Amino acid sequence: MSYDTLLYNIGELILPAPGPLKGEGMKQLKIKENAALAVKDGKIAWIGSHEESIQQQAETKVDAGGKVVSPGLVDPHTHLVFGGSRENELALKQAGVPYLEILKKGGGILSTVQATREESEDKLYEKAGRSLQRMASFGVTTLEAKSGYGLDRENELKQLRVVQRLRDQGSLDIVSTFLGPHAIPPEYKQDPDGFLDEMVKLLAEIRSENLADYTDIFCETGVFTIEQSRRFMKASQDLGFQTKIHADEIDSLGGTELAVDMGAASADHLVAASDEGISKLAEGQTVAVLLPGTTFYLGKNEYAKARKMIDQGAAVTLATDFNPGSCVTDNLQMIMSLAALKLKMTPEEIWNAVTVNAAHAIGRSDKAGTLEIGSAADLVLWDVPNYQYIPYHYGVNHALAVWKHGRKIWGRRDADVFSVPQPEREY
Ligand code: IZC
Ligand code: ZN
Repeated sequence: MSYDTLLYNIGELILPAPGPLKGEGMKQLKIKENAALAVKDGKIAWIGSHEESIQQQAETKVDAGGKVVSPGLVDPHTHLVFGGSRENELALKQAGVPYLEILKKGGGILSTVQATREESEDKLYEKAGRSLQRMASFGVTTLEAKSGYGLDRENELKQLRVVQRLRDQGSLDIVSTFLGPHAIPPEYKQDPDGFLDEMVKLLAEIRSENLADYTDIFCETGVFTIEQSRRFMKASQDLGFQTKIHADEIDSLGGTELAVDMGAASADHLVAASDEGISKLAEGQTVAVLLPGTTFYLGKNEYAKARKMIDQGAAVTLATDFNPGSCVTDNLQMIMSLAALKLKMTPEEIWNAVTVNAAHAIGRSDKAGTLEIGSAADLVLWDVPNYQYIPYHYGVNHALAVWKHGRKIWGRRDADVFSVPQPEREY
């Protein structure tokens, strides 16, 4: 048997167990040392020891140099497609103007809505494509992308079509989420329920055109209430959508409890989740998607209680929340560091969070997050000595090479500025 690609001389091969991993389960992480791995037809075809790899035939052989190989990372919460940018809000933030206050005055999400409405589908496609390229370079091979900057039929569908085109033409797997109820647009300022009716009406069309797998709603003070969120989630589920919710990000409204009660796939943010909400997560099926980059970027000191969630038995995952306002980074490795420093998660928990649990949160457990025989050959070769090193050394890109379905989609070229002899390898 000749394989397509053989990675040999792997110092540590990260092999997360199939998820979802809850509580104690998140604390275990299988590491195979001195390993090798072979790919055939886009799938993992063989895993063995470095010694055994000498007998294996392959078209392309890659010396991993004793470094670390993991499954491709999964980013389960991004606002990938948007027009414009909001660097002007930095000064407001520095002056202490709260995020929800900026939104109330028509800025924040609403300024991105205006910029997104003004942008053509093709321009949005190109811009989001560049973000995707960056994400891939950071080791992400599967992600979720939300709409929510259109807030009317035409522009929400435009955003969803961009996601569909990126999914069909690009090389990363993208799960699409309809976040129509992301803010109340100016034209409905006096009639939020009327706006929600419009978004509910759109669900059937999105479903019939297969433009989204999930729906989501921003449940927050001054945005949507618990009752409105319940109504939207119920309408979504009646049409066969799985649901997500931006819950208890700033104020503790009870979105976490609602998510579990409604059987949502995930509850996201949870910084202000109540003790009852956390207990419910531990008992229920809903995955907690934590977004420490957002807390960091909003300049807050209180982070989601990840320790309590995991120790009580919840399934926790991590995401960038990449968006132009509250978390302007597409680097999931940076989030891994924040998870260590601010959420006090262990390296094992962090790796499980960004692989199997992230895949589960977006319904891709069967396609991403693990490396077993027959799994998709979504792989990252990391320029690090061990798996604990990535959260530890923050703010840089440790990925050396990234493969999606066995095809190399990114490889690092070192800058030629320092005369250290480079090994004769091309990643
Ligand atoms: O554009 O500010 N929190 N939605 C809910 C966001 C942040 C995105 C934004
Ligand atoms: Zn978000």
